This record gives sequence, structure tokens and C-alpha cells, in this order.
Amino acid sequence: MSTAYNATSWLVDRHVLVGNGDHVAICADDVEQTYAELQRELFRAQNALSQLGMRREERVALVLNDEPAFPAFFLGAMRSGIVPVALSTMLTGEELGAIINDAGARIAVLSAAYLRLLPSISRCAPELEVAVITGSQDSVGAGGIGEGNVIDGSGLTLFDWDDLQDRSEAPVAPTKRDSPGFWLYSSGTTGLPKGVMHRHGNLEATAATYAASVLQVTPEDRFYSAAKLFFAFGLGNALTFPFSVGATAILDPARVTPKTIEACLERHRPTLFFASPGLLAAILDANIPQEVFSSVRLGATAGEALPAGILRRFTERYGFPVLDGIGSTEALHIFISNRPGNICPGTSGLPVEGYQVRLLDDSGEEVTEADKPGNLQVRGDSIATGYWCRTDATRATFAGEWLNTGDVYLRTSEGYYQCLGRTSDMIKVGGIWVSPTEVEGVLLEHPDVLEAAVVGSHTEDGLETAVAFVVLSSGKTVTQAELDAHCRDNMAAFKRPRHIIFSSELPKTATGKIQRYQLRERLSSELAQHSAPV
Ligand code: 3UK
Repeated sequence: MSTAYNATSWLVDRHVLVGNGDHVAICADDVEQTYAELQRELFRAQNALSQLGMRREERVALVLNDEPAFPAFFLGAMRSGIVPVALSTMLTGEELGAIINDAGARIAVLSAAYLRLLPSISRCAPELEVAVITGSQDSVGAGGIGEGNVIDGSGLTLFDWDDLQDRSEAPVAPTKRDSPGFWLYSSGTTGLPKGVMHRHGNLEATAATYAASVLQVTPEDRFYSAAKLFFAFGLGNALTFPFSVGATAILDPARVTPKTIEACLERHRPTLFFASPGLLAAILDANIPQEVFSSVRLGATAGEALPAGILRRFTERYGFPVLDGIGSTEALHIFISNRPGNICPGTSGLPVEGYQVRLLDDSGEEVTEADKPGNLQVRGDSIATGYWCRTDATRATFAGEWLNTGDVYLRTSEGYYQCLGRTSDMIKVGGIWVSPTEVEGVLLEHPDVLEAAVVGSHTEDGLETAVAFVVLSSGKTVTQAELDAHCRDNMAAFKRPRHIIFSSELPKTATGKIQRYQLRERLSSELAQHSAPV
């Protein structure tokens, strides 16, 4: 489609234009921002990015907590046709730097909490020139970090978001639905995470499908997402969907725990609640009182399958329906989901209106019979255009109109789709991708580790976790705690294996490749005998 279209105009300007500028768009800590105020924050971000020399289609990296600066920079950049790249705040400086380097971003915006990562980020991303720091008054002390300071040795120039106060109206870039919109990074089995490129039109496509038909969102809804905005799941839940109908997003910059959820929900009273399956289990364990959720009309989980037992216990305790649905960073949001009033526990539900799905066998033939496994493909308007600078991966995943999800599913005779596993060795921990080869690489860097293999395993309540098998060099003795500390020091904490099993050898093929499936099979008995969680 070649008519003018800008996702930010649709999500924000539209509400101001029709006279709803005084509706509350964002609730965060002590701040309430109306749509009119949000629009002026977009102008402020646009003017700042323009003063820093940014042009259309350049990338700006965001390392931001869920705070008002996230929508301001994400949507402000897109309003100017600049491409925001929302990055995980759970990564190390080295991991972030490598991604920022891959994205070719010259400017990054960081919450003050991540200021300490800048030296390592800039070492790994030599082309990064400018960092804008948000919230520095709160954490760096009165006066903030000052304007245009250079940090020693890094060649980076720092700006304080509080010093960039030009709120004069900024123009909307002449974008179209197909124009480069924003990128998210997704981990794969090997190599650096891949930049998943989304168009301007893709945000509205997720709102028109899942949000409208499954969640049936209204302007009165209040959205709380435990999944942060830098995840595709969180971005839809707490930005696209509320703004698609002029409703309110509740943002909490804190690292999510059952306690922070309790505090935030008691204060802000959401009607829609989004979380990973693991968080539902943690909320049950923490025995959060039922009244905390009394404003919630509907919950949704994604990231990994919601085990039927957790679904049952959670619904019995808290009394609102929870919909499991499968989405992906490449599809941008959920494309198969359960429905309010039509929940089939232990399945991802039915295809969402607006998407087509199919199952293919290994020779590429469609599986039409019920209860037979097949590789899941999906087609719809929100699918990414490809991976940045990763031709082979793009060609393998984006097959014309169809997206290869990498998941093995079956369709029951009633039409519900059930997840059976995936075609790669990738592991989901807390709904977040962990690459076994990456973790193995870190384990192998330990001087006393000879061999390592990491596989996914399911805990008693059905959630996925990462387990490492380790062979030590002869004569060496290393404890689980020492290896855990080594992992924490050398990669993001969420990636570390939760169990470490010492082994005398690893099963291999004739060509020396580790047979992970054998390890997965060995796991249930091994776990009971040898290993306490670390
Ligand atoms: C797995 C599920 C079974 C599946 C995501 C909602 O998870 C999201 O995106 P990612 O790119 O991972 C995608 C992969 O995760 N998965 C996700 N949900 C389910 N497996 N049941 C589920 N309900 O392997 C999928 O291919 O991290 C989820 C919205 C946006 C998202 N990006």
C-alpha cells in the first residue's frame, strides 16, 4: 500500500485530533500522562533526536526500563521515521554492545540504572557516539549528568534527557505502512541475536487481530504487563494495545517479582493482566491475596506453553480466565490463542482471526489429519520483513508469505493447536530464549571444564528450565556454586543453567557431535539423584 501512514500518528496523534487528548495514556509510579502530554513528549524526543543529527531510517538503540521515556523514544523515533531498536535490559554490557554494533546505532538511550554498562557497551560498539540518559536526577544526584559530557576513554558524549526540553511541534515523517518501523532482537542457536525488522503497519496489524478479537480491548481498559516493553509480547500488551483504543498503559520500571506485581496492581488496578506462565506459578507460590487481582477481567500468558495444572490452580485461586496463546518476535504478537469462554487447557487454542496457520511434515506436505505432528507455519499482516544482515537465516525462516515458527504442533480433532516441542535445540527459560551453544561456550571458558552440554528440561509443574551436563578435566574438582558464579560473571543471569550435573562423558555421534536428545532422556532420573538447584 503506498498511501501515507505513520504508526505513531495512528497510536497517538489520532486520539488528540478527535478530542481525547485529556484521556490518560500512561500511569507510571507518580506520573500520569494524558495523550496530549504524551504527544508533547514525542515532540521532545523527536527534537532531541533531530538535534543529535539523526535522520530517517537510522537506528537508535533503547536500553530502557518500562518508564515514560520508553514510549516517548520508541514512538517519537517512529514519528520521525527513525528506527528504534528496543533492547533487553537483562543483558550484560558486552552483549548489548555487540547488538548495538550489529544494528549500527550511533545513538543510544539508556535508563540511568544502566549507565554503569556504558564503558563495556562502547568497547563493543565503537560506532556508538552519543548516549542519552533518562532519570539521572533520581539516581546520579541533583544536577544529573550534565549536558554533552564526554565519558573518559570511551569517546561517548552523554546527554541528560532532563536537559533536552524542546517540546515545539515536530513533523510526522512521510512514511508508509511498508516503511521500516522498529527492530527487536531475538536469540538463535548460533551467533549473535538477530535483528527482527518490523514495518510501520505491523503494530496496527496486531491490534486489529489479537487485541480486537481475542482481548476485545476498550478505551476503559487498563493494561498491566509483567513482560517488559522490550519484548514483543510486552510491547503489544503495554503500548500497542492500550494506545490502539486510547486506553491506559500501566508501566512499572521495577524488576518484576510477585511483590512488585502486588504493589503495582493494588495501586493502579488493571483490567488486563499479562505474564509468563512461570510468573503465574511464582504468584501462586508467594500466595498473593486474591483481592490484588479483583480489578482484572482477563489474563493472558505467552512465551512458553502454560501447563494445565498451573492454569487450573491459578484460575481457581484468582477467579479470572487466563488465555494461553503462542506468539513470536517474528510474528510480533499472538497468532493462536484460547478465547474467553473457550479455553482448552494444555493447548494454545485456535488461530486468531486475521492469521492463517498450517502444519507441514518434513517433506513439506501439509498435515491435515488430526492429532498428527507437523511444523507450524503462520501467515498474516504482522509478520516481520526479515532479519537484519542475516540472509541465510532470513531465507530459512521467512518462506514467502509463510513464517516458519520452528515449533512442532498438532491439531486436535476439535481444532485446538497443541505444542509438542521445537525443531531447534533452543530453550525457553521463563518464556525467554536461551541458546544452549552460547551457555556451553561460557562453561567451556572455565579452565577446569573439558566438555559441556546444555539442554532444556521440564520441571515438575511443566515449566521449562536449562540443565548443564559438565565433564571436568582430569584431576579437577569444581563445585556447582563455582560454575554458577562463573556463568553469572560471563553472561546475563537469566541464561545460567539452573541445574549442573557432573558427568564422566557425554553421548556423541560417530562424528563427535553431542547427542542432546540422549541427555534429555537421561535427565529425569539424573535430576533426582545428583543435583540440587543452584
Ligand atoms: C514459544 C510458545 C508454546 C514458541 C512471544 C507472545 O514468546 C514470544 O516470542 P519469542 O520470539 O519466542 C517465540 C517462541 O516461543 N512460545 C511462545 N508462546 C508459546 N510455545 N506455547 C505458547 N503459548 O517456541 C515460539 O516459536 O521470544 C509471545 C507475543 C509475542 C512474542 N514475541
